Amino acid sequence: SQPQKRHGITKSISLAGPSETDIERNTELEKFLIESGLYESKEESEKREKVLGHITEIVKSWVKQLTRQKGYTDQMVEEANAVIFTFGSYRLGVHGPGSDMDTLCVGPSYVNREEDFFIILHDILAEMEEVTELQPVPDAHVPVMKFKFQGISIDLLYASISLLVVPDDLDISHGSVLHNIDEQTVRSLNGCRVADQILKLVPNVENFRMTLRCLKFWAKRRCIYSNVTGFLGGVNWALLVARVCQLYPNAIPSMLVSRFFRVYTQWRWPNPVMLCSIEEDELGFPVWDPRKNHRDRFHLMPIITPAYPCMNSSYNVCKSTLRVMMEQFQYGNKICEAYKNYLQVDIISADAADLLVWKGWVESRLRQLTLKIERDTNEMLQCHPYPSEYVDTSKQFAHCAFFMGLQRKVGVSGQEGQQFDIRGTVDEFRQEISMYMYWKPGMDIFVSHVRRRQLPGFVFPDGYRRPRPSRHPNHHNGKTCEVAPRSRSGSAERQIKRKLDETVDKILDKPEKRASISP
Ligand code: 3AT
Ligand code: MN
Ligand code: MN
Repeated sequence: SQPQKRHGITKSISLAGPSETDIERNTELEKFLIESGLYESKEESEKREKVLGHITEIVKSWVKQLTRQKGYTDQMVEEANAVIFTFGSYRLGVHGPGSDMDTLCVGPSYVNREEDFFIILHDILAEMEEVTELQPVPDAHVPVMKFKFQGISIDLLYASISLLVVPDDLDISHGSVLHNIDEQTVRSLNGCRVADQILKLVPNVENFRMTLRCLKFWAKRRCIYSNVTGFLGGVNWALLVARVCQLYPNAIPSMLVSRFFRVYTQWRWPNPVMLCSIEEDELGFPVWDPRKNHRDRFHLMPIITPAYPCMNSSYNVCKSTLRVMMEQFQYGNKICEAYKNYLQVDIISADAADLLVWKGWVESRLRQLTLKIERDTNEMLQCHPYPSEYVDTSKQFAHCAFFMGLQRKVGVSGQEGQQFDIRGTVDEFRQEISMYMYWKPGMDIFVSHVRRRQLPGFVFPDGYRRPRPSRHPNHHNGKTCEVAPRSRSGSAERQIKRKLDETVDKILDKPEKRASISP
């Protein structure tokens, strides 16, 4: 038997690497993320590094000054030191242009948080002209000093560890830093320890990063990115994505995004998501364990942090937010499984009462259309009819539509660029349809090819594109979808087509406008 390298607490689901299509999609995905403004410029990232340098200088001289004031020896003053670590999205390498920088200052045992950090360092910062919006939050679950340094948002935490001298190369992933410190300090150190672990536990850091960027962007747009409101925040999304990376160790981001939705639509919560097994109490700090702690049993969506002491990072999730997120995962999954190309069959009738029979007739012949298409393309083009339909009888004429996913037969090499002309097939189908015994003027069908992005919103109710508030009833002026009659023409025909276009415009929601719903 072949030994399989394990990533995380179980075997991986698949070791498959990318196909050529996956690689192409990955390039497109990356382009999309760049165009969406998710990456900062070189200048901006250099600025962040400079700011980090400044803050490091500030805390080092603060500790030195305190060492002197507290009466330590000259040698102690000489060796006095503090170090800055980063965590959060900046540390993970997934921060955007506007992200904050989460930083932790680790200082010696004799420099405390209550006075030295929140009063003395606070006053030093308050004096500096680079520092604005200084806001100490000493009573928080994780005490933090918030400010902007040269316009960049900083969250600065402080941890005093049980060493007299903090070495520059201090390794905080080692459990020994947790000796003789209080729980608040443990929590302050933990952001960094968690980030360290995540980066160690994923099989490929670059693939993890791009996938996480993509899913954070998606979650923000779907309005489910927020810890305080009971959804998920940066660290939670990072852990979910990291677990998917472990389950598909050779997959690239274009694959990982769809695997993400596949995994989490099937996940049976409250089974916990974990990147590694939970370490037993070595130092006696409370660890997430529903078998021991009664209150941990009520967690609905446990996403466990990978550094000792392991905690559930998503205790804020409640029944309703879990439901909303599950719905969003479902829609995400549906979209990822969606075809790129569709055939849209619009069925209209001038009289609403006639639509039902007319639709019934067309529907009964649709199977013929799929058969004809597969026959005429030597089964190289495959059809997937969707049984659901859309009906709209609220207009001057009645309208409904069916959709069929189209895909090239998979596993046939050398055919990638092949085009299919199915106009003849569609015409034949229309001929057949027009044989309807009870045909009346005003009954018609239109068959058109649409791309996935042109699909009307009703194909993915509530989830794919959100209906916008109806403040501006005329906001659908732009053309979004071509519903072209194939063979017949005539002025009555054109008129009805125009009306149909108007209807289609009304039910469509332009994808570019989706940007307007992002918070
Ligand atoms: P942004 O890009 O800033 O939105 P982020 O991952 O940096 O994403 P935050 O700045 O909100 O997120 O949080 C910074 C870190 O604080 C991430 C994590 O180490 C810690 N943290 C925040 N919320 C939690 C939580 N619920 N459980 C454990 N750690 C948390
Ligand atoms: Mn952050
Ligand atoms: Mn932050």
